[in-house]
Amino acid sequence: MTSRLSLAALATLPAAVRRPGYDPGTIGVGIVHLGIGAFHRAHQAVYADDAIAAGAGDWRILGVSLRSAGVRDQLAPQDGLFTLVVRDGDRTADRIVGSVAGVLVAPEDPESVIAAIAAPATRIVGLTITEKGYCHDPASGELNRDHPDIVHDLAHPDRPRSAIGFIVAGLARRFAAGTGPLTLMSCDNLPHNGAVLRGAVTALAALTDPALADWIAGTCAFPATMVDRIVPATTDADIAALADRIGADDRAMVKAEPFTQWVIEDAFAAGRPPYEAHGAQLVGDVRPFEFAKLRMLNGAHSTLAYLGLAKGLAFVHEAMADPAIRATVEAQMAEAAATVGDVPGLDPVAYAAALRERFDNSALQHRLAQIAMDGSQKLPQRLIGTIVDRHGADQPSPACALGVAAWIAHLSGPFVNDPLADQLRSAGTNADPVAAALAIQPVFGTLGSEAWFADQVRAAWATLHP
Ligand code: NAI
Ligand code: CS2
Repeated sequence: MTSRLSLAALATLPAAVRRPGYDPGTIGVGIVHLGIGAFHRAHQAVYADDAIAAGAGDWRILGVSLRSAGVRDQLAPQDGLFTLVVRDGDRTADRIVGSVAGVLVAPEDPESVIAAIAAPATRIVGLTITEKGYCHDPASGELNRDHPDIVHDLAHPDRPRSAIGFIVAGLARRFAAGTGPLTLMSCDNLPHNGAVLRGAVTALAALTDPALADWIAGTCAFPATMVDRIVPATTDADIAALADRIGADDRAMVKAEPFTQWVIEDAFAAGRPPYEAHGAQLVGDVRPFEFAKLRMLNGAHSTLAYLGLAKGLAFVHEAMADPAIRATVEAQMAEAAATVGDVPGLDPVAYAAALRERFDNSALQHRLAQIAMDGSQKLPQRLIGTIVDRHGADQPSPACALGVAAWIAHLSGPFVNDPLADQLRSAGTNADPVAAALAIQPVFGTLGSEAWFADQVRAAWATLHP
């Protein structure tokens, strides 16, 4: 039986395992992160680890889970340590990350989360809460005031459920105490993620305290970010293989590809780590970068997922090995590339080729089912936006339309994992699934009533159902 990873166990690990370049116990917390999932641990927490090792100071992270105790129970016995396992073909590299100081579980103790956000030492609140965590309308980006969590938080502001509710409660305490503003940094795959977060937070605050909403809008920062690293969900087999390799049991490990990219709008209200010294890009305008990534990488991912699952495939690399699916993905990337405009330092053709090479990395074992989830929250920015923009240039988008049609076909199957699942399943089993799906306003807005749009989706649907 191997012992749990811990500070004491660091000395026993093989020399090849990279350790934190500092003593975690000597570094204070400066960041509260909502949504301490796999991606945060494989991406932002690694940049913070690098910055702290280079002497940046008190920038450790206090994680928060708004849903369950799982990650807290994984990390608490490990002094917050976890392994980042980077896989590329037959190569594996193991790195112990020390930047996470601990995890709060909001349903167990909501007050502790509000207090953490309100603490004077807290300067950044980060988020990776999935696209559905923003309680917004995906088609418009606006806060959904009828969202059950928002309705709850308005009635119980001292024990919120939503990330938005916790942020407003923490900022209200800072406002009342004169503790000063924060930076709220979304790291989710949403277009204009900073603006979406700012809109949701100020809209909720304004419903109860307009002065608070004005203070937030006037003093807090909501930088946009583009985040990129393929981080598949960890499996028990991954944990067992790591234990065999390093001689320690790490239940909180994460696995990822070598590639990582972080483009951040340089707009912070209370300081930040020197992310740019460790590979991040601090820019004035994130939009070109996010459009390219969301439309070319994520649009292709969603197309792969629905076409691949329909063929009984399980992993991204398997779908990429299917000639017909690969050809569709190449066409989808080309359609998207035509809409992203000039992206500093990016050649669309080379970028598309690099994306396909990343998708071919079979060592990741990236499940199509993970990508397929929450499609109602993903399709607007990944496929629909490209179709609309290309229509404006009198260009059809058959490959993107095929991705939309494949999603609609997916809705009739047994694996619809989505916050709108009931509505989607009803559409998927309708006598006319295309018409029923296109009528779903949170996804398509008014596009469903546009003949040019419906015609493209129907033409794609016909190729799936000859
Ligand atoms: P994960 O499943 O490991 O973690 C998801 C986190 O979101 C958990 O902490 C969960 O409690 C929280 N969450 C889920 N629904 C929520 C809700 N309604 N309200 C508040 N919190 C909620 O997933 P992972 O891999 O960490 O991905 C999270 C997000 O990170 C993605 O949705 C995406 O926006 C972004 N991302 C993920 C990448 C990846 O390859 N995994 C890469 C780039 C971005
Ligand atoms: C994936 C993304 O699960 C999904 O929807 O498309 O998490 C993808 O792995 C990342 O955006 C890559 O940066």
